[in-house]
Amino acid sequence: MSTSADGRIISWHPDPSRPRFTPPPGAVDAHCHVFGPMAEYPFSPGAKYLPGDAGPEMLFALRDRLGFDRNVIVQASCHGTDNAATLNGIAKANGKARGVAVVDPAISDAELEALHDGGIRGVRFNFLKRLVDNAPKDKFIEIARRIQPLGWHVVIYFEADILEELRPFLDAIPTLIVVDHMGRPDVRQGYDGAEMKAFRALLDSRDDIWTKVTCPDRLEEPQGPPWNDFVNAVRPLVETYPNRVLWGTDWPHPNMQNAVPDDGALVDVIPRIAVTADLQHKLLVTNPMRLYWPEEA
Ligand code: 0GY
Repeated sequence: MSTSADGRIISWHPDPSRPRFTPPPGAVDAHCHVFGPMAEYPFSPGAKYLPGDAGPEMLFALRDRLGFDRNVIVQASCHGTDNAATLNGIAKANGKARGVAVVDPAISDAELEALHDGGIRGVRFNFLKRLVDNAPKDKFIEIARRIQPLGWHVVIYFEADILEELRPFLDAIPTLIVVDHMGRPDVRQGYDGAEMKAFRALLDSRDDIWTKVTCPDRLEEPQGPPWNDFVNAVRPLVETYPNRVLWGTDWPHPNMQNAVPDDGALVDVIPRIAVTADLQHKLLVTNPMRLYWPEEA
């Protein structure tokens, strides 16, 4: 990690390598963010970290460098419930990006529809105490009910230690659910470790719970590649739930405090967790297209 002249966190690699793996045509980076630019899209007063500017042009340059075709821009906590920076990223992508918003429970139906028109297809509920002050479950359920008619899904970010406590809440969500980074299990325990087992039990409880098989860099922080523990724990998950997994870079890697990952190296994890062309196509094309561009899927 480094900082900009004004002290903001620079959490992305300055010169990512070109991956050896070539994603299939139409591949979607289904978990990434934009930050600002701050002069046009200020950060939330409640932001828990202050990142450098990482706007849409930088994201699209990375997309092209890595060999991807589309992005799903997920509203990052530093922008609070003002989705303008995310909507700007989608608007600038010429149809090649869609997004996931974070909304205030008081949002009107007209505002939800405007988000839909701007390319939003899901809402994110964040339970990480280091990122948000409040995670009101009753209000989240209410939001989930209200977005259901729009055909959206819910994206949830939590850590493994609260999974059991969250189960009744998750059970009450009426829409499809996507879990960020598999609920952050301890991958060193392996596929049959307690935390992966608990997460697999969640996946087995409903066939409309999906997950992002993302962030070896976070789940094995602070080690760098080759992220063998991640690969060993996640490859069987992709093989068991091939129609319910998504992949993304997590660029610009919000608030990474230790080693900043090389996005090319992250892409090279894909063929190690999805070892056949069929699994890779599901992970990178079929599955994200079903959720974010269903009209084309
Ligand atoms: C991620 C992970 C993190 C941050 C955020 O919205 C955010 O600020 O999602 C994190 O700090 O673990 O998926 O981007």
